[in-house]
Amino acid sequence: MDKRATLAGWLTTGTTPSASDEHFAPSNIALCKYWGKRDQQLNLPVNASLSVSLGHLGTHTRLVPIDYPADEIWLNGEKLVPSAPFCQRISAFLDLFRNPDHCHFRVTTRNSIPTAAGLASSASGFAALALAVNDSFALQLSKEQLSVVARLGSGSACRSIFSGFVEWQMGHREDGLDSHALALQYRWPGLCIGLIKVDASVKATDSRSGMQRTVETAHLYQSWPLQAASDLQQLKQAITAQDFELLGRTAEHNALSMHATMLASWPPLVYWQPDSLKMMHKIWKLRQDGLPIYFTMDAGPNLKLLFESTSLEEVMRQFPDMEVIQPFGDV
Ligand code: 2P0
Repeated sequence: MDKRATLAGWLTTGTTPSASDEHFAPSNIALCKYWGKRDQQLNLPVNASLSVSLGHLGTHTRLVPIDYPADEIWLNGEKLVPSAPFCQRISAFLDLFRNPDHCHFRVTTRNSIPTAAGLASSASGFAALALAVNDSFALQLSKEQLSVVARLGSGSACRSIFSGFVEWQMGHREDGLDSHALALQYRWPGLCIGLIKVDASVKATDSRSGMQRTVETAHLYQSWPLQAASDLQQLKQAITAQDFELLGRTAEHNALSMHATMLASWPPLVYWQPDSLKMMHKIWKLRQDGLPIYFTMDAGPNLKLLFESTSLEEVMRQFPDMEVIQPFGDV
């Protein structure tokens, strides 16, 4: 189904867009991963996922209508060339709401994600853009509807509409209108995430094509939806009971299971670097010695440590270069 057709009931024809306020959406880290699509056009997932949003770290975006023949896109204070893939994705997203022959925008977007973080910005980027579009076109969409809209830009962006713990319900409808995120009403003030950068260079295979290759070539992928469903339930139980050990081990197991499906793809998908594996061994050893610390990883070589603030001092001593985020520190 066509993206624009799925939104038809929510759009008002003939609205002249106005300048939006600056809108913010947080970055998010999945504890149960989104890996594989049942519809590539609409970014509809094979499995439900669960993430934690990163407080004030994310993307700020503003839209201003301009009288030019093309969009003008500024990222972190620099004007980008329109042929850049980043610009083309943003313009294609704006095309869902406008008549591209008559209406263009200056898009000003900046990321407050630390440069050393090794975090993707497409999730917070498309979520902030969805909020700005809603404002500019006076659509008055609910948060759940905004989550559907953000998903059309990038799957994981649907989770960045919300703060705190967030579940992306996979939905079953063909038009995807029931595939959106929801906030879980639990906080975990002592939860910490440590960002360990192993390698910041651009990865050879982006996650969009990586997940597609896995779905198409890895027989092992057949077991993924079952594992993800079970992990999601365990994580919800861990969050409800504030059971850190259950949270940590389920998240780590989920991430390693996702990487197992990547390894089983052809050509093989190996996002790890030698230092990624070194870090894993260090974490397993520290855990064996009694430090309650776990990790998760996405489609890249960097690790995200999970621990509680009671262990902060010791974890910092072990990983002095780590950047620490407390997702519930300011929400
Ligand atoms: C996640 N990832 O749940 C998983 C874990 C990567 C590994 O969501 O094609 O950039 O735009 O829907 O959202 C990255 O995938 O992919 C992602 P598209 P997206 O965080």
